[in-house]
Amino acid sequence: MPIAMITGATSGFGRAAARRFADAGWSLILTGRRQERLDALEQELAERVEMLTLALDVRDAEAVKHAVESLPEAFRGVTCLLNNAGLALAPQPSQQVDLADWHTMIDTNVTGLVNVTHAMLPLLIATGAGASIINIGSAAAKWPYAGGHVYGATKAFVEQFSYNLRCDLKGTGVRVTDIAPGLAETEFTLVRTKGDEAASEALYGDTTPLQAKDVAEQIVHVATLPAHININFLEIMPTRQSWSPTHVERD
Ligand code: NDP
Ligand code: 8X3
Repeated sequence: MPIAMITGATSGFGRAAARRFADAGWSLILTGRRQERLDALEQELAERVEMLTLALDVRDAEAVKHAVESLPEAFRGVTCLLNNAGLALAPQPSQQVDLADWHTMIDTNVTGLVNVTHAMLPLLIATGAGASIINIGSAAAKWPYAGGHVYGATKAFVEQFSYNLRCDLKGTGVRVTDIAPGLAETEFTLVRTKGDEAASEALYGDTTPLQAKDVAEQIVHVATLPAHININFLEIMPTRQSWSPTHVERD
């Protein structure tokens, strides 16, 4: 059975992808920091598929390296690495944010993603044809907005890193895709606002955002394409989201 390793499997896209991969019969390595959420997923899915849960903070390079080196033999033949763990913080303008929030986004979305990728590359290259790295970027990488500051910039990193990685991996059979969702209802806004449920409900409430399972469907689609096809970039928005004109300041 193919194996998917998912970072940030405890919520949102990562959890929906775990369920969708399980529906497709894949074995799973599920990671995230919240042990109780990992336990709940184990309860839900372990009867149907082979799975392993690892409590892991992607920011901790040593812990990531150790976790990957310690994978049992049966879980080393990873077919898909889903680099999904990530977050936005500080929706305020740059001049009002805490520097610590910028650092947390960079440490998680950039450093965490490269920590996991670096540790996993030998396993994915050993799997070869049909293996894939799916990085979760964001529409915020391309479309600037007030309050997007470092978050959008981390996702621009994810996009360019995905393309550059793909260049290095030529000849190995390992594919690389950046999936860039737009507005999607998960715990993302609760995290961004540090627990403001009203803000989260207001953002998603009177429109039709993507749901986590919509993105999971695309993730599994990309991971199960024939080995000779590489989707480089896939941006997904709700039908009810599009672009705004630039802002012009007037007297
Ligand atoms: P959620 O908040 O629902 O899920 C985020 C996941 O990331 C959780 O499982 C969380 O697990 C994990 N995570 C966060 N920090 C760490 C860390 N340091 N180490 C390990 N895991 C971590 O949000 P989404 O599902 O929406 O977010 C998933 C990805 O999608 C993120 O990269 C986000 O930037 C991106 N995205 C989201 C969009 C949206 O509108 N929702 C749109 C575009 C992209 P735990 O807390 O247990 O560690
Ligand atoms: C999240 C998408 O546009 O809400 O990555 O920042 S957006």
